[in-house]
Amino acid sequence: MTSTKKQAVKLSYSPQACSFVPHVALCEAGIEAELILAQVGNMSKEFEALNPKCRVPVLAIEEEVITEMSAVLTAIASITPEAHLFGQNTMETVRVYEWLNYLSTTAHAQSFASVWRTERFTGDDEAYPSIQTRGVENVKDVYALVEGKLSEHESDYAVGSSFTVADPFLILIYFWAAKLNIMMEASYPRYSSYVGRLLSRPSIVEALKFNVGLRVLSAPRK
Ligand SMILES: N[C@@H](CCC(=O)N[C@@H](CS)C(=O)NCC(=O)O)C(=O)O
Repeated sequence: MTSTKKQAVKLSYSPQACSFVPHVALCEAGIEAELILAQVGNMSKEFEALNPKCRVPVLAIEEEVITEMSAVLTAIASITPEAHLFGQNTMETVRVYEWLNYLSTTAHAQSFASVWRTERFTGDDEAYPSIQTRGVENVKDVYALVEGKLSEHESDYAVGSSFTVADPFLILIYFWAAKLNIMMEASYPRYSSYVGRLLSRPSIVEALKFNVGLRVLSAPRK
């Protein structure tokens, strides 16, 4: 991409949604973006026209409208390559995409969505409880996998030894545990301490101002 920091950048977001991740990335990259509220559950006709998939995040760079998490994050990172948001070398970039794809698909679109958007998985209301129960189990499997991967990796970050866009995505799904009343510290201590250390990072603090309601049930130890 040939974008520069001077181009008009707009992020459509919804509080507590996955748009938190590109918001953090924009802050990390030092890109001034206009934030446009596209409330999940009450999206405007204008937003539906912008993204007929009716999902946030949507990033607009001048006339380019970009959807889908990995694409949005790639676009942000390409504006400010010096921020190394996809890692410091090719293998780290590969690992960042490995996290993003897992978190977007297995974690978000399959596990969380089956609990929160059960109507997308069945037309049978009576099947909801069993799908949601399995969904919560799947979410816990995701947390267990994250716990294991982070435990194998002696770093304050998920990939390499610097902050990448994998980090805010992992923090986001940690916050989502509170919505499901999953107590994280006892079961996932490594994941909890990782999140605890990153919570005071300025980009996270800034993005949280637009995401009231994202929280942890108890402050994780650092
Ligand atoms: N495949 C999309 C999915 C994004 C997505 O599901 N976003 C949620 C918010 S976390 C959304 O906009 N949901 C609107 C709805 O379910 O009506 C991506 O990875 O960007």
